[in-house]
Amino acid sequence: MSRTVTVAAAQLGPIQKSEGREVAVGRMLRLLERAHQRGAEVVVFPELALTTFFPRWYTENLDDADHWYEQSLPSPATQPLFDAIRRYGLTIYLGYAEIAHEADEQGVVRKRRFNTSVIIAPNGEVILKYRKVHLPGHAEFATHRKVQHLEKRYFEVGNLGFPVVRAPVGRAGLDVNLGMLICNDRRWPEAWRVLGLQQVELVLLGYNTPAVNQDNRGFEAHHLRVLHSQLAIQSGCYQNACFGVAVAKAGKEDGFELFGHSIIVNPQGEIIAMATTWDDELIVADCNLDMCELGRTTIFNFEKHRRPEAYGRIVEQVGSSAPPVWKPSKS
Ligand code: CDV
Repeated sequence: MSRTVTVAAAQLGPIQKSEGREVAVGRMLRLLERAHQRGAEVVVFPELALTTFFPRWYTENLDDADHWYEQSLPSPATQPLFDAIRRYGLTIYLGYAEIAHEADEQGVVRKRRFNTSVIIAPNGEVILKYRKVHLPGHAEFATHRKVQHLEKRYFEVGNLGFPVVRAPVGRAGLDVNLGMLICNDRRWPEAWRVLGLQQVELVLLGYNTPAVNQDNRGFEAHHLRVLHSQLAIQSGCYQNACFGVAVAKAGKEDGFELFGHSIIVNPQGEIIAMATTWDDELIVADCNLDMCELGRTTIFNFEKHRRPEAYGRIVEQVGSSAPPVWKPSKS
């Protein structure tokens, strides 16, 4: 019997700054109902799914920004999501801004902020938690930018690594090796490989990606924004022999565009479903997890072919360094 799991990417259209959690949750409930009707067992929502993409707004004192974060899950505002997944027997990926009161690296318990995602079982238990490692943007107000991207101000670097767990999903309870990434992580092959080394079968990831490069350091054609996103996800899936479900928050939030193009990708790196709007949209695909075997046992058989002794720079070095200069010995 094939190990097939039906997954849904629940893309969200824009959430405006003025809109509260009840607006987002109401729309997510409708997507969950449709996912259930279409036979999905796993539903993936975007990064920071419960609010607007608030890191575009500068706040001097972070304590004034607590309303963007979740202090607990479920909360009165998010309880309806938990009720729905229990009713429908769904496993979900939820991206949100997290406040945790926990010890830092020095052992000091303090208020900490992370860009977080969780996989939640139908009974409401958190199966796995991940905190975004690759935070893009900047920590201070950037005068050269039309739009701020203050993730480095609002969040600490995730401290949970890239965990993978085998867990039963949906009502049928098929065991699946599950892992997560958040937005910018998808562009880093190192992150995918750490998941691949744990035999991940299904990578769940949410994103909020501006349709325009806001760094103003040179022109980047709009279509390349989507190309680069898909290139990264397709190669991540292919090189690690896994499925990927990549889900956007899309459309114009307070005048600023985020692109959609949510996709589901198979271990051959092929897109098997893609969203075509920049609004709330559900795409569904059957993922036969046995497909992960081919890559894992042949071209990407890590045990046989990896050469970690040649990869030292990957972990020893952060920035790139210039190569030695070759000069001809005779002129
Ligand atoms: N939310 C993100 O991580 N966005 C980045 C943008 C800033 C490039 C991304 O990689 O999509």
